[in-house]
Amino acid sequence: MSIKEYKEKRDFSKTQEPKESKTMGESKGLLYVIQRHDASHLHFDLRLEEDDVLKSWAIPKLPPQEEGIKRLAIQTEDHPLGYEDFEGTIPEGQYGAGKVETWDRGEYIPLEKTSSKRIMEIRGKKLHGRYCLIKLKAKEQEDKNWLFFKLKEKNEKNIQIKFKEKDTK
Ligand SMILES: [Mn+2]
Repeated sequence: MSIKEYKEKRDFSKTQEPKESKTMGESKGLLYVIQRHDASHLHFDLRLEEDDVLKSWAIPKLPPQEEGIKRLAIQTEDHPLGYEDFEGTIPEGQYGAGKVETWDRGEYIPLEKTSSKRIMEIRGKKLHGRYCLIKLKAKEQEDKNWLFFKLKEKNEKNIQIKFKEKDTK
């Protein structure tokens, strides 16, 4: 994946957002950040470092800090490394216009990964513990809808993931 789509959507002469991935120095885990983005609709952008980009999902509601809460997470274009440091206001008329601020940040340890499911340990300030991201329609490659939720502390193996229609509302 490249960040071509990210670049195409933005006019860097008008927005202060980073243009390229910065070169990462020594790092411990992989980067995890959630940015609160007060755009036309307030949402939270979950970003996970992977293969020199930040994989990104927009969560329309407050990210789950406890188990038992499932949130819709809509996959968005990859963002460049360095975007985790961006805080500020994207100007009116620009893509994603509105205020961006860090809501939570830390690192994550990938535990399981397929094209439609990721399990990871998140080590942030607001979110910590095992989390799951799972695609709602695993077989539909173009579908962007995932669910994001905290896993129970026990029951580590054979995780049965069931969700209902209401979870996506
Ligand atoms: Mn956003």
